Amino acid sequence: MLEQRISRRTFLKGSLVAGALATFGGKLVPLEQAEAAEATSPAASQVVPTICEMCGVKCGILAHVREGRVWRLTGNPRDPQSSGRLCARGNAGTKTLYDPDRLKGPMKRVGDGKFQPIGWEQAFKEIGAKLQELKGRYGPQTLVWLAHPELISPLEKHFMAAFGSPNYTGHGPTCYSSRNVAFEQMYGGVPGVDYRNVRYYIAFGRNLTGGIKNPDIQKIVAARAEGAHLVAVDPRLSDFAFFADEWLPIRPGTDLALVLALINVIINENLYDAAFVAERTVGFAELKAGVATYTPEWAAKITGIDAATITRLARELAAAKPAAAVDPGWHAVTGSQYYNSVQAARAVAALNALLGNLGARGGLAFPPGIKLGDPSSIMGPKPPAAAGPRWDGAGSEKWPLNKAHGMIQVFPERVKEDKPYPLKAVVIQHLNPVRSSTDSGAFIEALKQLELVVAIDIQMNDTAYYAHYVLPEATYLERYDPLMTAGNKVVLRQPAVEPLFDTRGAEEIIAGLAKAAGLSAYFNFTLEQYNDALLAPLGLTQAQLARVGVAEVEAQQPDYTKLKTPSGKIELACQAFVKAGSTLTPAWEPPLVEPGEDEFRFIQGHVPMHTHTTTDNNAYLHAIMPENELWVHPSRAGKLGIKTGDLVEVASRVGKVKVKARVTEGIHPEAVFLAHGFGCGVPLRKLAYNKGANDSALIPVITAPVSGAAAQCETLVTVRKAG
Ligand SMILES: Nc1nc2c(c(=O)[nH]1)N[C@H]1C(S)=C(S)[C@@H](COP(=O)(O)OP(=O)(O)OC[C@H]3O[C@@H](n4cnc5c(=O)[nH]c(N)nc54)[C@H](O)[C@@H]3O)O[C@H]1N2
Ligand SMILES: Nc1nc2c(c(=O)[nH]1)N[C@H]1C(S)=C(S)[C@@H](COP(=O)(O)OP(=O)(O)OC[C@H]3O[C@@H](n4cnc5c(=O)[nH]c(N)nc54)[C@H](O)[C@@H]3O)O[C@H]1N2
Ligand code: SF4
Ligand SMILES: [Mo]
Repeated sequence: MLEQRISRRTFLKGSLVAGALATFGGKLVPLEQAEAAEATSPAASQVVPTICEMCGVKCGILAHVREGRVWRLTGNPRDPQSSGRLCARGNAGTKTLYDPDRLKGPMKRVGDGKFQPIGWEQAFKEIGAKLQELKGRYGPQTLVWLAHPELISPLEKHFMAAFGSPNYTGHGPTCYSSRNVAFEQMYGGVPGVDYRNVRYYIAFGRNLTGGIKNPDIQKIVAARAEGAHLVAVDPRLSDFAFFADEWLPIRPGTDLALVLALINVIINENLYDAAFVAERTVGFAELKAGVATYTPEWAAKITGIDAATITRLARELAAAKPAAAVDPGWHAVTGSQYYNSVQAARAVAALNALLGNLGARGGLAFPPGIKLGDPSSIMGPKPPAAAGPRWDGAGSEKWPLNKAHGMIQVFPERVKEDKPYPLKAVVIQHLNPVRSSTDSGAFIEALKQLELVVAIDIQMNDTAYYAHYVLPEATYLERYDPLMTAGNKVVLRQPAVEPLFDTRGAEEIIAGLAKAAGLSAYFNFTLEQYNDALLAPLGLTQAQLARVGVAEVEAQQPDYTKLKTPSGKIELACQAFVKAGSTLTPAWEPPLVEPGEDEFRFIQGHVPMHTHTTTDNNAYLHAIMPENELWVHPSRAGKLGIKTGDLVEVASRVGKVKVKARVTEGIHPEAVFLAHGFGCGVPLRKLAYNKGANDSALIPVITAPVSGAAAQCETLVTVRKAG
């Protein structure tokens, strides 16, 4: 009943009310009744269906409100992502809403670490005047907008288009750019895994149960219960390595060799899906020739995984095809961590193609598409053509395959150089590049050099701390957002409670900035009008969707016979990479750095109980994990005289941090590991301040070829006991 299908007719007839959820007196009742009951009873509970924002996955949730307070968050059983269940961070959302240290109103910088309150209108007026002045002096391209792409991004991009700047830039190069570049070229898009039905699964550093995507975990857990075989390749005993059937502690940076050898075995032993390869791919002969020398014996020497194991994996993987998948990955090996990440992602893409798993049960799949409306008719005149090339060179001749992802890590260098044009102003929304990009020290120096830094956040983060103006957005439980789609459903974020403080929704903040910068004509619409325009072809409105939060709609299934590549097929040999200065088929490239005898490779990753640098001040999550520790192998720790709990100094060529050590066999001897998301440098965040160490302070600015990713694990460090 809850998963009832919604067509326009049934929706308007109100049949959804039967499935609309609210608890009153502990019983599920239609929303109308709960609203009516609340009007007569001050102690009434109300349940508001909305969307979690404790991480970017955006699971559908139910906010349980009593006497104007959200007292509990649960998964919305109608939602395709949460299916009624939340992760630790989703459950802890109330502590972000009620965090005593969160931003409570707009602030203006008056000195180092000193801010004073400023009214919204005054802040807009001052920022708008400065933006106009800088635009007049340097041109519109002097403004960069840095953001974590979110539901609000189309409106941020609209602001930048109206301003005339091409410089909207996301976090891709610190996360997924290499994977995306590889799959975009070879598959015409980035597929996911059918985790629920997979029978044999290999993850190259995809830490499924640590870098959590709630729906994926629920599915892989169910698949494993039914006998799926899971293999974790990771130099560290990660959360997923602990959960999987096999853990292969590979030498860091060498996964590419292992994937190439798997391809070699599957081709040489004729274990591939020949019909699929013939019909749905191009370039098989070139791939075959390209991997001829990548034997298991060759890969064993590079990776430290023995040849027999590599051969066995290849045979087992192929035997389970097409319900066999190698995870395209997310942030780690194939995403951004290594200089050879694009090659690794290309090899993973080719290996999957040999299994014939695209579109097959238990293989790789593209999500269905929902046709939303075009809101441009309410968004004002056509924006002017953007001035000049992008600030970071993305999409230029040197970076032809990185059109959309940008290169945020080169920001400090570009601000310093003033080439090809001066960068003088930045707006930073929902992003903390001082701790999430590389070389924190250099990023801070760049912020200090700018004439205008505006941060839009829910808390004073390490980047906002250097801003001239800090504009507080209402948290996800206090605001609407542009509509979202998930699978064949549309989902709405809506407020569970009124804003607790003097905060606003991002759409209001962006419109306020636009009006003050002389761009009123572009922002004469409300968010509700915008959402209604998106929903129009589906016969729905925001007000209707608000009652249920999630609605199932018509969706188009992907056509796997016509991929969005030049050939319409999977491009095993791909000319686009040759044009970008790389090889025709995936080929071995060593990682950029090799640790010397006294050095370690510095690797990082995410933990299940925190999201990046966002949740370190959340009281519940802080209680579970207050700080990070440096994982060191006993064979190395012994020589350095380091025991678990000792304070150690970790130094790279760009920074130094102090942190407690954890001596464990769960880490490759060549590497040390530090969980990302700690070492907050803002005293105003009392729980998080100075707890653990900031990994990004140690990472030099490196830009990987082809994708322009930030290659965070190409960092060498030394470790010694701190005095
Ligand atoms: N709880 C939680 N969940 C999250 C997030 C979060 O912050 N917290 N963030 C979300 C986001 S934005 C993302 S991108 C994903 C990230 O999810 P994942 O892509 O799974 O990435 P990481 O957490 O970065 O995990 C990196 C893993 O790579 C391993 N690794 C390092 N070097 C190598 C190597 O050379 N070879 C191999 N095989 N492995 C290596 C590390 O030990 C670590 O276990 O998680 C998402 N989900
Ligand atoms: N060294 C190292 N660096 C990494 C990683 C790593 O493992 N190691 N992981 C990388 C990965 S995978 C990613 S995706 C990036 C993520 O990097 P970022 O996108 O910068 O994410 P966070 O560090 O969590 O910072 C997000 C900011 O958004 C704010 N925020 C949260 N909710 C809201 C909201 O509703 N509105 C507004 N306006 N702000 C909000 C938070 O308070 C926080 O300050 O980091 C990358 N950087
Ligand atoms: S995965 Fe967890 S934190 Fe992320 S949206 Fe879902 S419940 Fe929220
Ligand atoms: Mo990410």
